[in-house]
Amino acid sequence: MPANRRCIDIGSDYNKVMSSQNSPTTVLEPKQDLAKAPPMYQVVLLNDDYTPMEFVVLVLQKFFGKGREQATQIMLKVHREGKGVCGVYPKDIASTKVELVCSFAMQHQHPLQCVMEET
Ligand code: TYC
Repeated sequence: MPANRRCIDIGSDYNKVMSSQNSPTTVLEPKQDLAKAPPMYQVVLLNDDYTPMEFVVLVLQKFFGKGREQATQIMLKVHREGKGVCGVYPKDIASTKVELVCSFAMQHQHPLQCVMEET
């Protein structure tokens, strides 16, 4: 908004009254929208035939803060269904987790795949 057109929101009733009277004096502009929540991303592990189950459980504990029980449940879901969600994060955090998991898997010579998907 230009600096010489200050906008004071004094309520929708006043807006309606003034527009119906066709007043030339005051321009009432709509309030700016409230900021939207940032888009969120699921970090997803994919199944493969070679990565040891124990390694996947370790990944879920180390990078996603899961306890051993929950990590085992998620690993088994991935093993049976082909993929599973490790966590949901803003874009930059999800991207960092994907990179950390992929590089950890490569260091250990496992083909484990980790990807992100917008929710
Ligand atoms: N399918 C693997 C096996 O039988 C285990 C596994 C689970 C691999 C989850 C990857 O994201 C994965 N050893």
